[in-house]
Amino acid sequence: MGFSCGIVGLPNSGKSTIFNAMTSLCVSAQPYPFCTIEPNVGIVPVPDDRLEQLARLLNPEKLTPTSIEFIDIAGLIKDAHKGEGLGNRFLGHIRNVDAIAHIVRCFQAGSVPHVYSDIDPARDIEIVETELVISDLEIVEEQLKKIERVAKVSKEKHGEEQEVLLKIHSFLEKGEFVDSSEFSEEQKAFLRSFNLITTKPVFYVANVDEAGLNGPLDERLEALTIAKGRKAVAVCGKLEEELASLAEDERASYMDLYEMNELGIEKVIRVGYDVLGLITFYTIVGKEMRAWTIPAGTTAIEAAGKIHTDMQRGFIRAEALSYDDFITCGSEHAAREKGLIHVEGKEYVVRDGDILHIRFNV
Ligand SMILES: Nc1nc2c(ncn2[C@@H]2O[C@H](COP(=O)(O)OP(=O)(O)O)[C@@H](O)[C@H]2O)c(=O)[nH]1
Ligand SMILES: [Mg+2]
Repeated sequence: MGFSCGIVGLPNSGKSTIFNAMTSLCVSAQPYPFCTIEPNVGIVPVPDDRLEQLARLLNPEKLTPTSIEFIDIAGLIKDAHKGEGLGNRFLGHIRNVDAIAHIVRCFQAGSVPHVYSDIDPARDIEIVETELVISDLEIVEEQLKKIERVAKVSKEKHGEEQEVLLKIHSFLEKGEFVDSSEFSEEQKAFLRSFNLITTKPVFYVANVDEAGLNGPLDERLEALTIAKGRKAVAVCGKLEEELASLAEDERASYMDLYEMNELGIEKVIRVGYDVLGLITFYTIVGKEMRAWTIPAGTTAIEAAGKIHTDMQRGFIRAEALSYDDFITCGSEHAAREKGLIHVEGKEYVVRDGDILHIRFNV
């Protein structure tokens, strides 16, 4: 699995349209495994040009791309925490994800009512984020109370946990998301274990009209994205839905018509990798060629563990060949003759696009 991504937004912002288009598109586009665990959970194979290029040269029997899990939940409205609309209990479904994609309505469409009558992406974002903050605040306050109760009756210490919770609380009570860079490495482990939505990276998906696809973002959204230090991408949900229903060649000419050089899913995945600091490496084992997702900074031995615990336990060395060198040489044999395959130890930091052979012995 590459990463998991929860989808939030107001009702009628296009969450389900984009989710359905993205999850169905990849199925028809590529013969890769896809499954729907629940109606609102979709696993999407990551479109990967490099993997396809490698496959063209190597003709593996099996090609396994890395994948991303998307979870679509019901929309939040103002005062959802008080039970307005469908309430906020659906947030429980996205507490374990790695990142949050916030779908923001920028398309006009008079036929689709907006919950707050007019188009105002910045206002909409504040409404949804306030509900996310309040929901986390309730959890943090509950947890703090529990720690205090326990401390009264036993001598059990929760010093570090309490400290982290209080620090989180100080962000939330100001109505802000939690800035994880202000926590130490040990504290970050606690931060993750609480599964709070406001501690996860967020990016915005502006659901725009066809005409807005190649133009600048809505000014208010742009300003807010910069102010919050986030990223935003523009996608047209309606168009993605239509593209999803077309055969591949028709889709390509349709995309040309709208001057699109990539699909919405590709943009969303790219920004997701970016905000999570992820990279991809490749393995060729037997007849299978496979792409793997890891955080930048992962060492060879950790990457080996991602493939198989035995490989980590019995790690001897890694042989690394960069994607570019492989393509230039055309074959592994030629790359080896030119000395482009590097023998590396456990501490080697894997680079994006590396083709790795792990030598191990158990
Ligand atoms: N014109 C237009 N309509 C859209 C777009 N995206 C979604 N819609 C429509 O908006 C309505 C609500 O979309 P839906 O995906 O169910 O929103 P959700 O409540 O956020 O899940 C549906 O009728 C969609 O067809 C878009 O980009 N343009
Ligand atoms: Mg929906």
